[in-house]
Amino acid sequence: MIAVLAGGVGAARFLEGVVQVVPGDDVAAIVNTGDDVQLHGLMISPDVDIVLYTLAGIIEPTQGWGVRDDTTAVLTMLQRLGVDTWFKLGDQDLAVHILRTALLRAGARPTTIAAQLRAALGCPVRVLPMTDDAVATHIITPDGAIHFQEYLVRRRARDTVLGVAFHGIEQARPTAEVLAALADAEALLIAPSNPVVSVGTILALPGVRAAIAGAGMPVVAVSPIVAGAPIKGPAAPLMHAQGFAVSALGVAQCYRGLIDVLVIDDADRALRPAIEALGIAVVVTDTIMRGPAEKAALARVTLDAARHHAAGTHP
Ligand code: FO1
Repeated sequence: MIAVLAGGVGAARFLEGVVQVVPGDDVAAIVNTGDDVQLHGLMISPDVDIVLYTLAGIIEPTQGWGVRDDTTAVLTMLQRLGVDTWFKLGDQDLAVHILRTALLRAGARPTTIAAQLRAALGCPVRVLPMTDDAVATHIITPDGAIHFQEYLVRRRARDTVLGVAFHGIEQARPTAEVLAALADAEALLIAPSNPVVSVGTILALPGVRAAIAGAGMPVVAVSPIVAGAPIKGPAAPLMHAQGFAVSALGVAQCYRGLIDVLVIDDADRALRPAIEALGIAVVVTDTIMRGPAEKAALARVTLDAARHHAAGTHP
């Protein structure tokens, strides 16, 4: 079994490659829920949904979130009714949030709801929310702390970032399913997701780092930063605020002590010695996932790195 720590769009695309190389049932995606947000009385879990929709083949491909060819009749009416509709929710996407909210109100766990959605939508990998407890990522700005979605979507990541806070993280616990996946995994892959607010949230859950260390499997991360810039999203100001360089070396610094191997892009080849000096092995490859072939190739290289590391045959 392969476990993958996952955020949203980058992770979903990486997982599309993984399922070309490993049977989907052998893959457990452990997904960040710190981005979850409540709007219009509905519980929205963007990263879980992005992974589900992408692997089920119904994602809107350009933006990387929402359902392909979705309509916006509900949002248009909400707007007419005077509701602030800064977060774009399509009609089919809303159906998922309505079901999730109803099931939560009836007492279901986010983990079982994700499993139900996975089965209904036809997602090949197991999708495990990192926790069933409420965790909310807040971005600390000069105007105060704001929810991550407010920072990213409503305010378009324009605020100065002073820091990051994961509300509720001390009381939250990884689920039994997450701990079992980590214990059983022959390799742990860290998808090319934001190391601060996607993977960082999962790692901040009490017990996760200890579970990874205790399992002793090879841990291989793929850098989401290529040539000094993230492929997508607001990683740069968030990494900078946490004192990390915005580079593949900064990603290595984020994951120091946790990962065995970092997969970096050809463009960052020159950073290899500095990363190796942190005690992290380096694999250099093309990490830009343009299409299915590149996604599969990146997954293969990452899994091979894990196998080589476990066998002590790292090239
Ligand atoms: N991102 C945006 O930039 N604008 C949106 O209006 C927006 C709506 C949205 C609706 C459902 C969903 O699952 C995701 C959505 N996202 C939107 C993406 C999302 O907020 C972020 O990309 C992730 O939270 C980052 O991992």
